Amino acid sequence: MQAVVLAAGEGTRMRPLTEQTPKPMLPVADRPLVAHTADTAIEAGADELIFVVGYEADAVRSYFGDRYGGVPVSFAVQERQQGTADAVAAAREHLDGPFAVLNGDNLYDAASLGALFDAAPSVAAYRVADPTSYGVLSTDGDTVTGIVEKPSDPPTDLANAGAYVFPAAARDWLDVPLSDRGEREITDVLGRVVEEASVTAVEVDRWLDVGRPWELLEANEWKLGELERRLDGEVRGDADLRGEVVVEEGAVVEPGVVVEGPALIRSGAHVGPNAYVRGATLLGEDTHVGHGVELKNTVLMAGSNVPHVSYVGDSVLGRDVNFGAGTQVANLRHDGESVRLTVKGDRVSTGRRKFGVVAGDGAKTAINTSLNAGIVLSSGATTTPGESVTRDR
Ligand code: TTP
Repeated sequence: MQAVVLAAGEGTRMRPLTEQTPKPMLPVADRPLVAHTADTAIEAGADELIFVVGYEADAVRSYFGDRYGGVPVSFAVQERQQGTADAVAAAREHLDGPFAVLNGDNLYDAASLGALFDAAPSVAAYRVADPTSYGVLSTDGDTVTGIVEKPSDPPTDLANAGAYVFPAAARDWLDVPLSDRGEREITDVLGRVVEEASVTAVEVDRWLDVGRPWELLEANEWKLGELERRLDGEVRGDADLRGEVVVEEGAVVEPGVVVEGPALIRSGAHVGPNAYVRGATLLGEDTHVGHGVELKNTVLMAGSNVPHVSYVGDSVLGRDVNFGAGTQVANLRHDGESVRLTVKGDRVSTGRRKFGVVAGDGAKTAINTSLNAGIVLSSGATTTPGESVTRDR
């Protein structure tokens, strides 16, 4: 079956991390986010991938090329991001039978996606405690009878989990009218498919929609949690690597370092001496974590440095970030409330008791900077020596 993977979005809720990298290409363990989606689709039975690209399209194109995971790959360009149905319409000329549609920023377990593909036409459903903030499926047995957005009185507890298998005829049903928010929505296509065919709701065991920075951390927690211990790099002296730790070839771990998995230390990374890295942590390519640094549950993207006596917990640091000596990150509020973060100008709850900071590409802290929980440093932001940062910058 052909799988259309939507990867044209701007990822505005993920800023500043998406200022130069499209959201689907942000790192999750050892590969970009969308590669996990693609891998799962192939494992579930997709025999062709069609990526819809737009924002920073070249990054997606060059990663996947014309073959990936043993299946042919093609690309369709969506010039303006006018919605998910509009994105699928951009791929129309590539479609020649029943087809799956997957969001390039959603993760599923492979068995569930396989069940979805087998039940075609079908839609993925995820059981949630409070459906009021989701698109919610109404059903008759396993058959979908409709979908309603963010209902105050939800018909079921089955959230639309953003993965569909449509019949070939749906190729002609993609030109839906603009919604109230001015987009052409795939859920309106689903509405038409439900009218014309018997669509099965397939409950998925695991689903993560990666839209905001803490969800990128959660995606890494998920995929790093699947690592199997492998030490291909150079582990020197008494470095103590506990549990599921991967040190890639070309990475160096110096004496006195303790790593508690799951942790992935990518090629070119240099850790220690005398650092403490706790999982789930990703040290991207060419990162440096130096003496006296404690790092916990953190994503450090390629080229970033935390070289001297610092603590960084539950945080996401973009590419080429540098934290000066003595930089300390708070990741817990004393009032016990969930940490809040700015997303598109609004302070919103991460739903996490522990969350540290987000640093855009190239951000630099000066020595002895203290960063409050929930701070966002924009790309290239700097701090002054000894500064206590309590507002985004
Ligand atoms: P969203 O997460 O709704 O959009 P986005 O990725 O641009 O993020 P944000 O809202 O933070 O700006 O989109 C769901 C999926 O569909 C995602 O994989 C991107 C993709 N998409 C397109 O390919 N084209 C589009 O026009 C839209 C709106 C989304």
